[in-house]
Amino acid sequence: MNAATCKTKNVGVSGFVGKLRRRPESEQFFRLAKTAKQAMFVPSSMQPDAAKRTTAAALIRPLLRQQQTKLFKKKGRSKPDRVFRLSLAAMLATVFLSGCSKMSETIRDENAGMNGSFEVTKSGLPVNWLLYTPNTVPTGDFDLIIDQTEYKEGTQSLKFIVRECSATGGWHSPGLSKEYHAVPGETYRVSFWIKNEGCEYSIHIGGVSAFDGHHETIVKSRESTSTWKHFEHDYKMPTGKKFDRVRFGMSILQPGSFWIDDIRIEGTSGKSVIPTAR
Ligand SMILES: [Ca+2]
Repeated sequence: MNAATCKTKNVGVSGFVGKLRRRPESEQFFRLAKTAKQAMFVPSSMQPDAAKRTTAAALIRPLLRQQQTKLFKKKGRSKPDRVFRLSLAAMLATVFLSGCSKMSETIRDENAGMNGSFEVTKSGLPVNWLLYTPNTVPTGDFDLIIDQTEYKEGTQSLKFIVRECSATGGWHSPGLSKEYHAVPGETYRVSFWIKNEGCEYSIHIGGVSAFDGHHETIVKSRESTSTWKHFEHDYKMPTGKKFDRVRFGMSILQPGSFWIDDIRIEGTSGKSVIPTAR
């Protein structure tokens, strides 16, 4: 997404601010919004990619805190009034929800199941995965391709050719992830095949809920392998933490060429994982 589109969306945020009624009790918010609105245009012009959302938040948080302290100190108040707090919450929510860049790309196909072998693709991407692609990763230089010459299962694999990338992992780096419905207490066996030329990479699995999460590192390595290497790991879903999903994730942390194929996650008592809607 280009900068022009970002700027158009940020004008929407400005419109949101402008539509609020200017009541006496809202004056604090208007003064705050005026400053925060200016901050919004800094990242929109300089950060046209996914970094925009994070950068905007990073800029706005201390700005809001500073303005809030000034305003309440001046008024002799010890905590925000209700109008101010609601306005602030609405504004922050708008900032995040109006982010013009996606953090991942996903193409869903209900008939493709987990698609751990990357055999089902649409528009050049394997379906049913959250993919951190050149369109979504804020920094780096890489290609994500379907390789029909190097594969372990079926007729193709997922390949990353990475010339430059962040070592942060997650949506900051080339990679993928997916969450699956899972049963607490059940042990899930995750397996996959890797081929690597120069990359450092990490692969995790862990239980998650809407508010919490946990992960185990299955492998973190920069070992190059001229042939496909098989990995297998058993993960027991914690009990008592209200985790209802298991999350699989892979990140590439250093440049090189990397292939992955035939990812499987299966309950050892026969309970299969089912992709969640996310
Ligand atoms: Ca395959």
